[in-house]
Amino acid sequence: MNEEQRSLLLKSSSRFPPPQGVKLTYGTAGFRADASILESTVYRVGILAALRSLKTKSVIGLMITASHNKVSDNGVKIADPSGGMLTQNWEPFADALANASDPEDLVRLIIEFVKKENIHFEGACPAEVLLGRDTRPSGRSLLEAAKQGISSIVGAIALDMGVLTTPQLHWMVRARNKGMKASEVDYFEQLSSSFRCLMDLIPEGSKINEMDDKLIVDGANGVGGEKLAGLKNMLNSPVIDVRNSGKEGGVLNEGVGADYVQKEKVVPVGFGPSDVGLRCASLDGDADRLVYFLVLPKDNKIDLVDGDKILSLFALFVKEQLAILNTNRDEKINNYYHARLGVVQTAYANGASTDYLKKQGLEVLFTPTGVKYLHEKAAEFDIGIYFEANGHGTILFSEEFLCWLEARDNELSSMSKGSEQKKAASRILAVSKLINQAVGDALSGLLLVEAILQHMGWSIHIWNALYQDLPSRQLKVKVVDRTAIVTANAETVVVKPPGLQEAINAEIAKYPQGRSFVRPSGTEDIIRVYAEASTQDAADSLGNSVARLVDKFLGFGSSS
Ligand code: NG1
Ligand code: ZN
Repeated sequence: MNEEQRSLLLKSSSRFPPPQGVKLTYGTAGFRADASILESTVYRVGILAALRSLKTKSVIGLMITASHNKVSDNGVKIADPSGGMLTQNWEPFADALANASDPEDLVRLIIEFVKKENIHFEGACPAEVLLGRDTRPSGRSLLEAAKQGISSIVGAIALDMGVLTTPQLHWMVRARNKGMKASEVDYFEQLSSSFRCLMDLIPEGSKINEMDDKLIVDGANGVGGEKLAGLKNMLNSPVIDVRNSGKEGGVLNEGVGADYVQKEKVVPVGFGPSDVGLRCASLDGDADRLVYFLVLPKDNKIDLVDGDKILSLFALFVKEQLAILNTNRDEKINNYYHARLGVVQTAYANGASTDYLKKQGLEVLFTPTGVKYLHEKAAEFDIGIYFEANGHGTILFSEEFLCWLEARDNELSSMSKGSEQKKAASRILAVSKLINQAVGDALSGLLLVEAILQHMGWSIHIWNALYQDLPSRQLKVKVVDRTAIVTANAETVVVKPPGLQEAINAEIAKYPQGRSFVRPSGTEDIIRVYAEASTQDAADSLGNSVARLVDKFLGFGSSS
Protein backbone atom coordinates (compact mmCIF):
# COMPACT_ATOMS: atom_id res chain seq x y z
CA MET A 1 0.00 0.00 0.00
CA ASN A 2 1.48 3.31 -0.99
CA GLU A 3 1.76 6.28 1.35
CA GLU A 4 -1.08 8.23 -0.30
CA GLN A 5 -3.51 5.34 0.16
CA ARG A 6 -2.36 4.66 3.70
CA SER A 7 -2.72 8.23 4.88
CA LEU A 8 -6.09 8.57 3.14
CA LEU A 9 -7.39 5.56 5.08
CA LEU A 10 -5.88 6.67 8.38
CA LYS A 11 -7.29 10.16 8.02
CA SER A 12 -10.81 9.21 7.02
CA SER A 13 -11.13 6.34 9.50
CA SER A 14 -10.15 8.59 12.40
CA ARG A 15 -13.43 10.45 11.73
CA PHE A 16 -15.41 7.22 12.27
CA PRO A 17 -14.44 5.67 15.61
CA PRO A 18 -16.18 2.33 16.24
CA PRO A 19 -18.79 2.11 19.00
CA GLN A 20 -17.38 0.91 22.30
CA GLY A 21 -18.32 -2.46 23.76
CA VAL A 22 -20.32 -3.72 20.77
CA LYS A 23 -19.38 -6.65 18.60
CA LEU A 24 -21.02 -6.60 15.21
CA THR A 25 -21.44 -9.55 12.87
CA TYR A 26 -22.36 -9.70 9.20
CA GLY A 27 -25.44 -11.88 9.71
CA THR A 28 -28.11 -13.24 7.37
CA ALA A 29 -28.84 -9.68 6.26
CA GLY A 30 -25.58 -7.78 6.64
CA PHE A 31 -24.93 -5.63 9.70
CA ARG A 32 -27.96 -4.49 11.64
CA ALA A 33 -28.18 -2.43 14.84
CA ASP A 34 -29.56 0.74 16.36
CA ALA A 35 -28.84 3.40 13.73
CA SER A 36 -27.02 5.61 16.25
CA ILE A 37 -24.06 3.23 16.46
CA LEU A 38 -23.73 2.35 12.79
CA GLU A 39 -21.75 5.19 11.18
CA SER A 40 -18.37 3.58 11.63
CA THR A 41 -19.68 0.21 10.42
CA VAL A 42 -21.23 1.68 7.30
CA TYR A 43 -18.05 3.64 6.58
CA ARG A 44 -16.06 0.40 6.82
CA VAL A 45 -18.53 -1.49 4.64
CA GLY A 46 -17.94 1.29 2.09
CA ILE A 47 -14.26 0.32 2.08
CA LEU A 48 -15.21 -3.34 1.82
CA ALA A 49 -17.52 -2.68 -1.15
CA ALA A 50 -14.77 -0.77 -2.98
CA LEU A 51 -12.32 -3.62 -2.39
CA ARG A 52 -14.91 -6.14 -3.57
CA SER A 53 -15.37 -4.11 -6.74
CA LEU A 54 -11.60 -4.11 -7.33
CA LYS A 55 -11.38 -7.83 -6.69
CA THR A 56 -14.25 -8.75 -9.03
CA LYS A 57 -13.60 -5.97 -11.54
CA SER A 58 -17.36 -5.41 -11.46
CA VAL A 59 -19.93 -3.01 -10.10
CA ILE A 60 -20.90 -3.71 -6.47
CA GLY A 61 -23.98 -2.55 -4.52
CA LEU A 62 -24.26 -1.18 -1.01
CA MET A 63 -27.74 -0.97 0.50
CA ILE A 64 -28.63 0.85 3.69
CA THR A 65 -31.73 -0.67 5.27
CA ALA A 66 -32.97 -2.57 8.29
CA SER A 67 -35.84 -4.13 6.34
CA HIS A 68 -38.73 -5.08 8.64
CA ASN A 69 -36.99 -3.93 11.83
CA LYS A 70 -38.07 -0.84 13.74
CA VAL A 71 -37.48 2.62 12.33
CA SER A 72 -34.72 3.51 14.82
CA ASP A 73 -32.64 0.55 13.56
CA ASN A 74 -30.66 0.55 10.40
CA GLY A 75 -28.30 -1.76 8.58
CA VAL A 76 -25.98 -2.21 5.65
CA LYS A 77 -25.39 -5.02 3.20
CA ILE A 78 -23.46 -5.63 0.02
CA ALA A 79 -24.71 -6.86 -3.33
CA ASP A 80 -22.19 -8.95 -5.28
CA PRO A 81 -21.70 -8.62 -9.06
CA SER A 82 -24.51 -11.11 -9.83
CA GLY A 83 -26.87 -8.95 -7.76
CA GLY A 84 -26.93 -11.64 -5.05
CA MET A 85 -25.64 -11.40 -1.50
CA LEU A 86 -21.97 -10.87 -0.64
CA THR A 87 -19.99 -14.10 -1.04
CA GLN A 88 -19.79 -15.96 2.25
CA ASN A 89 -15.98 -16.13 2.02
CA TRP A 90 -15.77 -12.42 2.62
CA GLU A 91 -18.05 -12.33 5.67
CA PRO A 92 -15.24 -12.98 8.18
CA PHE A 93 -13.33 -10.04 6.68
CA ALA A 94 -16.46 -7.88 6.97
CA ASP A 95 -16.65 -8.83 10.66
CA ALA A 96 -12.97 -8.09 11.22
CA LEU A 97 -13.19 -4.71 9.50
CA ALA A 98 -16.31 -3.67 11.41
CA ASN A 99 -14.72 -4.55 14.73
CA ALA A 100 -11.19 -3.15 14.14
CA SER A 101 -10.41 -1.12 17.23
CA ASP A 102 -8.57 1.88 15.71
CA PRO A 103 -7.34 3.28 12.36
CA GLU A 104 -3.95 1.51 12.57
CA ASP A 105 -5.65 -1.82 13.21
CA LEU A 106 -8.03 -1.18 10.31
CA VAL A 107 -5.19 -0.39 7.88
CA ARG A 108 -3.26 -3.46 9.03
CA LEU A 109 -6.29 -5.68 8.35
CA ILE A 110 -6.80 -4.16 4.91
CA ILE A 111 -3.13 -4.66 3.96
CA GLU A 112 -3.26 -8.30 5.05
CA PHE A 113 -6.53 -8.98 3.24
CA VAL A 114 -5.59 -7.24 0.03
CA LYS A 115 -2.42 -9.33 -0.06
CA LYS A 116 -4.26 -12.56 0.64
CA GLU A 117 -6.93 -11.88 -1.99
CA ASN A 118 -4.37 -10.53 -4.45
CA ILE A 119 -6.31 -7.31 -4.96
CA HIS A 120 -4.60 -4.67 -7.07
CA PHE A 121 -5.55 -1.29 -5.86
CA GLU A 122 -4.01 2.18 -5.79
CA GLY A 123 -5.96 3.16 -8.90
CA ALA A 124 -4.82 0.25 -11.12
CA CYS A 125 -8.43 -0.23 -12.25
CA PRO A 126 -11.48 1.73 -11.17
CA ALA A 127 -13.89 0.50 -8.49
CA GLU A 128 -17.57 1.39 -8.71
CA VAL A 129 -20.19 1.05 -6.01
CA LEU A 130 -23.93 1.75 -6.42
CA LEU A 131 -25.53 3.07 -3.24
CA GLY A 132 -29.15 2.84 -2.17
CA ARG A 133 -31.10 3.46 1.00
CA ASP A 134 -34.62 2.91 2.27
CA THR A 135 -36.79 5.67 3.76
CA ARG A 136 -35.32 5.58 7.30
CA PRO A 137 -34.38 9.08 8.48
CA SER A 138 -30.94 7.81 9.54
CA GLY A 139 -30.27 6.64 5.98
CA ARG A 140 -29.05 10.00 4.72
CA SER A 141 -26.13 10.39 7.14
CA LEU A 142 -25.25 6.69 6.92
CA LEU A 143 -25.10 7.01 3.15
CA GLU A 144 -22.61 9.85 3.64
CA ALA A 145 -20.49 7.54 5.81
CA ALA A 146 -20.58 4.87 3.09
CA LYS A 147 -19.43 7.42 0.51
CA GLN A 148 -16.53 8.40 2.75
CA GLY A 149 -15.52 4.75 3.05
CA ILE A 150 -15.66 4.21 -0.71
CA SER A 151 -13.71 7.35 -1.50
CA SER A 152 -10.98 6.38 0.95
CA ILE A 153 -9.91 3.77 -1.62
CA VAL A 154 -7.98 5.59 -4.34
CA GLY A 155 -9.85 5.62 -7.64
CA ALA A 156 -13.13 4.22 -6.26
CA ILE A 157 -16.37 5.86 -7.35
CA ALA A 158 -19.66 5.92 -5.41
CA LEU A 159 -22.90 6.38 -7.37
CA ASP A 160 -25.84 7.42 -5.20
CA MET A 161 -28.98 5.85 -6.71
CA GLY A 162 -31.23 7.48 -4.08
CA VAL A 163 -34.09 5.99 -2.11
CA LEU A 164 -34.74 2.47 -3.44
CA THR A 165 -36.20 -0.85 -2.44
CA THR A 166 -33.48 -3.39 -1.63
CA PRO A 167 -34.35 -5.52 -4.69
CA GLN A 168 -34.18 -2.50 -6.98
CA LEU A 169 -30.56 -1.92 -5.99
CA HIS A 170 -29.70 -5.61 -6.44
CA TRP A 171 -31.43 -5.56 -9.84
CA MET A 172 -29.42 -2.51 -10.91
CA VAL A 173 -26.13 -4.14 -9.91
CA ARG A 174 -27.00 -7.28 -11.86
CA ALA A 175 -28.14 -5.31 -14.90
CA ARG A 176 -25.03 -3.09 -14.91
CA ASN A 177 -22.73 -6.10 -14.80
CA LYS A 178 -24.61 -7.73 -17.67
CA GLY A 179 -24.11 -4.57 -19.72
CA MET A 180 -27.83 -3.78 -19.64
CA LYS A 181 -29.60 -0.52 -18.94
CA ALA A 182 -29.91 -0.22 -15.20
CA SER A 183 -31.79 2.92 -14.11
CA GLU A 184 -34.98 2.94 -12.06
CA VAL A 185 -36.93 3.75 -15.21
CA ASP A 186 -35.43 0.65 -16.88
CA TYR A 187 -36.47 -1.45 -13.88
CA PHE A 188 -40.07 -0.20 -14.07
CA GLU A 189 -40.06 -0.61 -17.83
CA GLN A 190 -38.93 -4.25 -17.64
CA LEU A 191 -41.45 -5.15 -14.92
CA SER A 192 -44.40 -3.47 -16.56
CA SER A 193 -43.70 -4.73 -20.10
CA SER A 194 -43.21 -8.36 -19.04
CA PHE A 195 -46.34 -8.13 -16.90
CA ARG A 196 -48.33 -6.81 -19.88
CA CYS A 197 -46.92 -9.62 -21.98
CA LEU A 198 -48.25 -12.21 -19.48
CA MET A 199 -51.62 -10.47 -19.37
CA ASP A 200 -51.85 -10.52 -23.18
CA LEU A 201 -51.34 -14.28 -23.05
CA ILE A 202 -54.16 -14.97 -20.57
CA PRO A 203 -56.30 -17.78 -21.97
CA GLU A 204 -59.75 -16.79 -23.21
CA GLY A 205 -62.40 -17.19 -20.57
CA SER A 206 -60.20 -17.11 -17.50
CA LYS A 207 -60.95 -13.51 -16.58
CA ILE A 208 -61.97 -13.17 -12.95
CA ASN A 209 -64.82 -10.96 -11.87
CA GLU A 210 -64.53 -7.26 -11.20
CA MET A 211 -64.51 -7.46 -7.42
CA ASP A 212 -61.60 -9.87 -7.63
CA ASP A 213 -59.76 -7.46 -9.86
CA LYS A 214 -59.07 -5.13 -6.94
CA LEU A 215 -55.93 -5.52 -4.86
CA ILE A 216 -55.21 -3.62 -1.64
CA VAL A 217 -51.55 -3.31 -0.68
CA ASP A 218 -50.06 -2.42 2.71
CA GLY A 219 -46.77 -0.62 1.98
CA ALA A 220 -45.42 -0.94 5.58
CA ASN A 221 -44.99 2.87 5.58
CA GLY A 222 -41.79 2.21 3.71
CA VAL A 223 -40.21 2.57 0.32
CA GLY A 224 -42.27 -0.17 -1.36
CA GLY A 225 -45.60 1.63 -1.20
CA GLU A 226 -44.13 4.72 -2.81
CA LYS A 227 -42.53 2.71 -5.62
CA LEU A 228 -45.66 0.64 -6.20
CA ALA A 229 -47.67 3.83 -6.58
CA GLY A 230 -45.33 4.76 -9.47
CA LEU A 231 -45.37 1.30 -11.03
CA LYS A 232 -49.15 0.94 -11.01
CA ASN A 233 -49.47 4.00 -13.26
CA MET A 234 -47.74 1.97 -15.96
CA LEU A 235 -50.33 -0.83 -15.77
CA ASN A 236 -53.96 -1.04 -16.91
CA SER A 237 -54.90 -3.65 -14.37
CA PRO A 238 -55.36 -4.76 -11.66
CA VAL A 239 -56.76 -1.83 -9.71
CA ILE A 240 -54.25 -1.35 -6.90
CA ASP A 241 -55.11 0.60 -3.77
CA VAL A 242 -51.88 1.37 -1.86
CA ARG A 243 -52.25 1.99 1.88
CA ASN A 244 -49.55 2.73 4.47
CA SER A 245 -47.44 4.32 1.78
CA GLY A 246 -45.62 6.35 4.43
CA LYS A 247 -47.25 9.56 3.21
CA GLU A 248 -50.18 9.33 5.64
CA GLY A 249 -47.96 9.80 8.68
CA GLY A 250 -47.70 6.20 9.89
CA VAL A 251 -44.46 4.82 11.32
CA LEU A 252 -42.33 2.39 9.30
CA ASN A 253 -43.07 -1.26 10.24
CA GLU A 254 -45.18 -0.23 13.25
CA GLY A 255 -48.29 -2.39 13.21
CA VAL A 256 -47.86 -2.72 9.45
CA GLY A 257 -45.83 -4.66 6.91
CA ALA A 258 -45.26 -8.24 5.83
CA ASP A 259 -43.31 -9.28 8.92
CA TYR A 260 -46.00 -8.01 11.29
CA VAL A 261 -48.81 -9.58 9.29
CA GLN A 262 -47.03 -12.91 8.93
CA LYS A 263 -45.87 -13.23 12.53
CA GLU A 264 -48.89 -11.72 14.35
CA LYS A 265 -51.54 -12.97 11.93
CA VAL A 266 -53.66 -9.84 12.38
CA VAL A 267 -54.68 -7.05 9.97
CA PRO A 268 -52.19 -4.20 9.57
CA VAL A 269 -53.15 -0.65 10.57
CA GLY A 270 -55.45 0.88 7.96
CA PHE A 271 -57.31 -2.36 7.21
CA GLY A 272 -60.59 -3.36 8.75
CA PRO A 273 -64.07 -4.85 8.38
CA SER A 274 -64.73 -3.11 5.06
CA ASP A 275 -61.92 -5.18 3.52
CA VAL A 276 -63.36 -8.56 4.49
CA GLY A 277 -63.03 -11.01 1.61
CA LEU A 278 -60.90 -8.73 -0.59
CA ARG A 279 -57.46 -9.64 -1.93
CA CYS A 280 -54.88 -7.89 0.27
CA ALA A 281 -51.08 -7.95 0.24
CA SER A 282 -48.37 -6.64 2.50
CA LEU A 283 -44.78 -5.59 1.70
CA ASP A 284 -42.01 -5.27 4.25
CA GLY A 285 -40.04 -2.09 4.97
CA ASP A 286 -37.60 -2.46 2.07
CA ALA A 287 -39.98 -4.40 -0.20
CA ASP A 288 -38.09 -7.66 -0.48
CA ARG A 289 -40.86 -9.63 1.22
CA LEU A 290 -44.43 -10.14 0.12
CA VAL A 291 -47.36 -11.89 1.73
CA TYR A 292 -51.04 -11.91 0.78
CA PHE A 293 -53.91 -12.11 3.22
CA LEU A 294 -57.68 -12.13 3.59
CA VAL A 295 -59.37 -10.11 6.32
CA LEU A 296 -61.67 -12.29 8.40
CA PRO A 297 -64.97 -10.93 9.76
CA LYS A 298 -63.96 -11.14 13.42
CA ASP A 299 -61.29 -9.77 15.82
CA ASN A 300 -59.00 -8.27 13.17
CA LYS A 301 -57.89 -11.78 12.33
CA ILE A 302 -56.60 -12.75 8.90
CA ASP A 303 -56.14 -15.77 6.73
CA LEU A 304 -52.48 -15.58 5.78
CA VAL A 305 -51.37 -16.48 2.27
CA ASP A 306 -47.65 -16.66 2.92
CA GLY A 307 -44.42 -17.22 1.02
CA ASP A 308 -45.06 -20.97 0.92
CA LYS A 309 -48.32 -20.40 -0.96
CA ILE A 310 -46.71 -17.91 -3.31
CA LEU A 311 -44.06 -20.57 -3.97
CA SER A 312 -46.77 -23.16 -4.63
CA LEU A 313 -48.58 -20.86 -7.06
CA PHE A 314 -45.37 -20.08 -8.97
CA ALA A 315 -44.33 -23.74 -9.04
CA LEU A 316 -47.72 -24.88 -10.36
CA PHE A 317 -47.70 -22.29 -13.11
CA VAL A 318 -44.14 -22.96 -14.23
CA LYS A 319 -44.69 -26.72 -14.15
CA GLU A 320 -47.84 -26.36 -16.25
CA GLN A 321 -46.14 -24.15 -18.83
CA LEU A 322 -43.14 -26.49 -19.06
CA ALA A 323 -45.49 -29.41 -19.67
CA ILE A 324 -47.21 -27.52 -22.52
CA LEU A 325 -43.85 -26.56 -23.98
CA ASN A 326 -42.74 -30.17 -23.99
CA THR A 327 -45.84 -31.66 -25.65
CA ASN A 328 -45.24 -33.46 -28.96
CA ARG A 329 -41.65 -33.67 -27.96
CA ASP A 330 -39.15 -35.29 -30.19
CA GLU A 331 -35.87 -35.79 -28.48
CA LYS A 332 -34.08 -36.22 -31.79
CA ILE A 333 -34.70 -32.68 -32.94
CA ASN A 334 -33.99 -29.57 -30.96
CA ASN A 335 -37.52 -28.99 -29.69
CA TYR A 336 -37.03 -30.61 -26.34
CA TYR A 337 -35.01 -29.57 -23.32
CA HIS A 338 -35.24 -31.48 -20.10
CA ALA A 339 -35.43 -28.48 -17.76
CA ARG A 340 -34.78 -29.44 -14.15
CA LEU A 341 -37.34 -27.68 -11.96
CA GLY A 342 -36.68 -27.54 -8.22
CA VAL A 343 -38.17 -25.78 -5.22
CA VAL A 344 -36.23 -24.74 -2.15
CA GLN A 345 -37.62 -24.09 1.33
CA THR A 346 -36.37 -23.68 4.91
CA ALA A 347 -37.51 -25.38 8.10
CA TYR A 348 -39.96 -22.46 8.58
CA ALA A 349 -41.99 -23.67 5.59
CA ASN A 350 -45.32 -24.95 6.77
CA GLY A 351 -45.31 -28.76 6.75
CA ALA A 352 -48.57 -28.76 4.75
CA SER A 353 -46.87 -26.79 1.95
CA THR A 354 -44.01 -29.28 1.68
CA ASP A 355 -46.49 -32.18 1.52
CA TYR A 356 -48.47 -30.37 -1.16
CA LEU A 357 -45.42 -29.59 -3.30
CA LYS A 358 -44.17 -33.15 -3.09
CA LYS A 359 -47.61 -34.46 -4.06
CA GLN A 360 -47.41 -32.31 -7.18
CA GLY A 361 -44.32 -34.29 -8.12
CA LEU A 362 -41.93 -31.43 -7.45
CA GLU A 363 -38.40 -31.86 -6.16
CA VAL A 364 -38.24 -30.06 -2.77
CA LEU A 365 -34.96 -29.22 -1.04
CA PHE A 366 -34.17 -27.57 2.29
CA THR A 367 -31.45 -25.14 3.35
CA PRO A 368 -30.72 -23.21 6.54
CA THR A 369 -32.51 -19.86 7.01
CA GLY A 370 -31.07 -16.97 5.03
CA VAL A 371 -31.61 -15.98 1.47
CA LYS A 372 -28.00 -16.64 0.53
CA TYR A 373 -28.43 -20.36 1.20
CA LEU A 374 -31.75 -20.69 -0.60
CA HIS A 375 -30.49 -18.71 -3.56
CA GLU A 376 -27.39 -20.83 -3.92
CA LYS A 377 -29.41 -24.06 -3.86
CA ALA A 378 -32.03 -22.78 -6.33
CA ALA A 379 -29.25 -21.80 -8.73
CA GLU A 380 -28.41 -25.50 -9.15
CA PHE A 381 -31.58 -26.00 -11.22
CA ASP A 382 -32.60 -24.85 -14.70
CA ILE A 383 -35.58 -23.30 -12.97
CA GLY A 384 -35.13 -22.97 -9.21
CA ILE A 385 -37.94 -21.47 -7.16
CA TYR A 386 -37.21 -20.53 -3.58
CA PHE A 387 -39.26 -18.88 -0.86
CA GLU A 388 -39.08 -18.31 2.84
CA ALA A 389 -42.43 -18.56 4.60
CA ASN A 390 -42.02 -14.88 5.47
CA GLY A 391 -42.44 -13.98 1.81
CA HIS A 392 -38.88 -13.59 0.58
CA GLY A 393 -38.22 -15.51 -2.58
CA THR A 394 -37.82 -15.56 -6.32
CA ILE A 395 -37.30 -17.76 -9.37
CA LEU A 396 -33.89 -18.37 -10.92
CA PHE A 397 -33.33 -19.50 -14.51
CA SER A 398 -30.11 -21.04 -15.81
CA GLU A 399 -28.44 -19.21 -18.70
CA GLU A 400 -28.38 -22.44 -20.67
CA PHE A 401 -32.13 -22.97 -20.37
CA LEU A 402 -32.95 -19.34 -21.21
CA CYS A 403 -30.72 -19.50 -24.24
CA TRP A 404 -32.50 -22.62 -25.49
CA LEU A 405 -35.90 -21.09 -24.66
CA GLU A 406 -35.22 -17.91 -26.64
CA ALA A 407 -34.15 -19.94 -29.65
CA ARG A 408 -37.20 -22.19 -29.30
CA ASP A 409 -39.50 -19.19 -28.93
CA ASN A 410 -38.13 -17.72 -32.18
CA GLU A 411 -38.48 -21.03 -33.93
CA LEU A 412 -42.09 -21.39 -32.76
CA SER A 413 -42.88 -17.83 -33.88
CA SER A 414 -42.03 -18.72 -37.43
CA MET A 415 -43.44 -22.26 -37.40
CA SER A 416 -46.55 -22.27 -35.29
CA LYS A 417 -47.52 -18.77 -34.29
CA GLY A 418 -50.50 -18.78 -31.96
CA SER A 419 -49.91 -22.39 -30.89
CA GLU A 420 -50.14 -23.38 -27.25
CA GLN A 421 -46.44 -24.23 -27.27
CA LYS A 422 -45.48 -20.81 -28.55
CA LYS A 423 -47.61 -19.20 -25.85
CA ALA A 424 -46.01 -21.34 -23.14
CA ALA A 425 -42.51 -20.40 -24.36
CA SER A 426 -43.43 -16.71 -24.36
CA ARG A 427 -44.97 -16.96 -20.89
CA ILE A 428 -41.88 -18.56 -19.36
CA LEU A 429 -39.68 -15.96 -21.04
CA ALA A 430 -41.90 -13.19 -19.68
CA VAL A 431 -41.66 -14.70 -16.17
CA SER A 432 -37.86 -14.69 -16.42
CA LYS A 433 -37.98 -10.97 -17.17
CA LEU A 434 -40.68 -10.03 -14.69
CA ILE A 435 -39.22 -11.85 -11.72
CA ASN A 436 -36.14 -10.26 -10.13
CA GLN A 437 -33.47 -12.92 -10.51
CA ALA A 438 -31.03 -11.02 -8.30
CA VAL A 439 -33.03 -11.36 -5.09
CA GLY A 440 -36.60 -11.69 -3.74
CA ASP A 441 -38.61 -8.65 -4.82
CA ALA A 442 -42.07 -7.87 -3.46
CA LEU A 443 -43.02 -5.67 -6.42
CA SER A 444 -42.09 -8.11 -9.15
CA GLY A 445 -43.44 -11.01 -7.06
CA LEU A 446 -46.73 -9.19 -6.64
CA LEU A 447 -47.10 -8.65 -10.37
CA LEU A 448 -46.34 -12.31 -11.04
CA VAL A 449 -48.94 -13.44 -8.48
CA GLU A 450 -51.49 -11.12 -10.07
CA ALA A 451 -50.72 -12.39 -13.58
CA ILE A 452 -50.93 -16.06 -12.54
CA LEU A 453 -54.22 -15.60 -10.65
CA GLN A 454 -55.67 -13.98 -13.78
CA HIS A 455 -54.26 -16.77 -15.93
CA MET A 456 -55.79 -19.47 -13.75
CA GLY A 457 -59.00 -17.49 -13.29
CA TRP A 458 -58.53 -17.92 -9.55
CA SER A 459 -59.70 -15.69 -6.72
CA ILE A 460 -57.46 -15.45 -3.64
CA HIS A 461 -59.92 -17.87 -1.96
CA ILE A 462 -59.25 -20.59 -4.53
CA TRP A 463 -55.51 -19.99 -4.31
CA ASN A 464 -55.61 -20.11 -0.52
CA ALA A 465 -57.47 -23.40 -0.63
CA LEU A 466 -54.65 -25.22 -2.49
CA TYR A 467 -53.83 -26.72 0.90
CA GLN A 468 -54.57 -25.85 4.49
CA ASP A 469 -51.67 -24.65 6.66
CA LEU A 470 -50.92 -26.56 9.82
CA PRO A 471 -51.33 -24.19 12.80
CA SER A 472 -47.95 -22.80 13.88
CA ARG A 473 -46.40 -20.51 16.46
CA GLN A 474 -43.17 -18.55 16.48
CA LEU A 475 -41.59 -17.25 19.68
CA LYS A 476 -38.40 -15.44 20.64
CA VAL A 477 -36.32 -16.24 23.71
CA LYS A 478 -33.65 -13.93 25.13
CA VAL A 479 -30.60 -15.89 26.25
CA VAL A 480 -27.16 -15.14 27.64
CA ASP A 481 -25.30 -16.16 24.49
CA ARG A 482 -27.23 -17.15 21.40
CA THR A 483 -24.16 -18.68 19.74
CA ALA A 484 -24.33 -21.43 22.38
CA ILE A 485 -26.94 -23.12 20.18
CA VAL A 486 -25.42 -25.01 17.26
CA THR A 487 -27.71 -26.74 14.76
CA ALA A 488 -27.45 -29.26 11.92
CA ASN A 489 -29.64 -30.67 9.09
CA ALA A 490 -30.84 -27.32 7.76
CA GLU A 491 -31.32 -26.12 11.37
CA THR A 492 -33.81 -28.83 12.27
CA VAL A 493 -31.62 -30.48 14.92
CA VAL A 494 -29.76 -28.95 17.87
CA VAL A 495 -26.30 -30.46 18.34
CA LYS A 496 -25.24 -28.12 21.14
CA PRO A 497 -25.87 -27.75 24.06
CA PRO A 498 -26.09 -31.49 24.74
CA GLY A 499 -29.46 -32.75 25.89
CA LEU A 500 -31.57 -29.91 24.46
CA GLN A 501 -32.62 -31.78 21.30
CA GLU A 502 -33.64 -34.85 23.33
CA ALA A 503 -35.76 -32.64 25.57
CA ILE A 504 -37.37 -30.98 22.52
CA ASN A 505 -38.06 -34.41 20.99
CA ALA A 506 -39.83 -35.49 24.16
CA GLU A 507 -42.14 -32.45 23.91
CA ILE A 508 -42.83 -32.96 20.19
CA ALA A 509 -43.85 -36.56 20.83
CA LYS A 510 -46.79 -35.32 22.91
CA TYR A 511 -48.51 -33.62 19.93
CA PRO A 512 -50.14 -35.11 16.81
CA GLN A 513 -48.36 -33.74 13.69
CA GLY A 514 -46.01 -31.94 16.10
CA ARG A 515 -42.83 -30.36 14.75
CA SER A 516 -40.57 -27.86 16.48
CA PHE A 517 -37.06 -26.50 16.11
CA VAL A 518 -34.93 -23.74 17.61
CA ARG A 519 -32.10 -21.67 16.14
CA PRO A 520 -30.17 -18.51 16.91
CA SER A 521 -31.47 -15.55 14.89
CA GLY A 522 -28.98 -14.08 12.45
CA THR A 523 -30.49 -10.61 12.71
CA GLU A 524 -31.53 -10.24 16.36
CA ASP A 525 -29.90 -11.18 19.63
CA ILE A 526 -32.42 -13.94 20.39
CA ILE A 527 -33.22 -17.61 19.89
CA ARG A 528 -36.20 -18.29 17.64
CA VAL A 529 -38.61 -21.09 18.46
CA TYR A 530 -40.90 -22.59 15.82
CA ALA A 531 -43.69 -25.04 16.57
CA GLU A 532 -46.33 -26.68 14.41
CA ALA A 533 -49.13 -29.07 15.39
CA SER A 534 -52.62 -30.17 14.41
CA THR A 535 -54.44 -27.39 16.32
CA GLN A 536 -53.53 -23.80 17.22
CA ASP A 537 -53.73 -24.57 20.93
CA ALA A 538 -51.37 -27.49 20.48
CA ALA A 539 -48.92 -25.42 18.41
CA ASP A 540 -49.00 -22.66 21.06
CA SER A 541 -48.50 -25.14 23.84
CA LEU A 542 -45.64 -26.93 22.07
CA GLY A 543 -43.99 -23.58 21.28
CA ASN A 544 -44.26 -22.45 24.88
CA SER A 545 -42.84 -25.70 26.24
CA VAL A 546 -39.88 -25.57 23.85
CA ALA A 547 -39.29 -21.89 24.70
CA ARG A 548 -39.18 -22.85 28.37
CA LEU A 549 -36.63 -25.54 27.56
CA VAL A 550 -34.44 -23.04 25.74
CA ASP A 551 -34.69 -20.74 28.72
CA LYS A 552 -33.84 -23.56 31.09
CA PHE A 553 -30.75 -24.58 29.10
CA LEU A 554 -29.52 -21.11 28.07
CA GLY A 555 -31.58 -18.34 29.65
CA PHE A 556 -30.44 -15.89 32.26
CA GLY A 557 -31.42 -18.24 35.04
CA SER A 558 -29.27 -21.03 33.56
CA SER A 559 -25.94 -19.26 34.14
CA SER A 560 -26.45 -18.51 37.84
P1 NG1 B 1 -33.25 -14.46 11.41
O1 NG1 B 1 -33.29 -13.29 12.33
O2 NG1 B 1 -31.91 -15.06 11.18
O3 NG1 B 1 -34.31 -15.47 11.76
C1 NG1 B 1 -34.80 -13.21 9.63
C2 NG1 B 1 -35.75 -14.15 8.93
C3 NG1 B 1 -35.04 -14.76 7.74
C4 NG1 B 1 -34.50 -13.69 6.80
C5 NG1 B 1 -33.68 -12.68 7.61
C6 NG1 B 1 -33.22 -11.52 6.77
C7 NG1 B 1 -37.51 -15.51 10.00
C8 NG1 B 1 -37.82 -16.60 10.92
N1 NG1 B 1 -36.20 -15.23 9.84
O4 NG1 B 1 -33.64 -13.94 9.96
O5 NG1 B 1 -35.90 -15.62 7.09
O6 NG1 B 1 -35.52 -13.09 6.08
O7 NG1 B 1 -34.41 -12.19 8.73
O8 NG1 B 1 -34.10 -10.47 6.71
O9 NG1 B 1 -38.41 -14.91 9.41
ZN1 ZN C 1 -36.80 -6.86 3.85
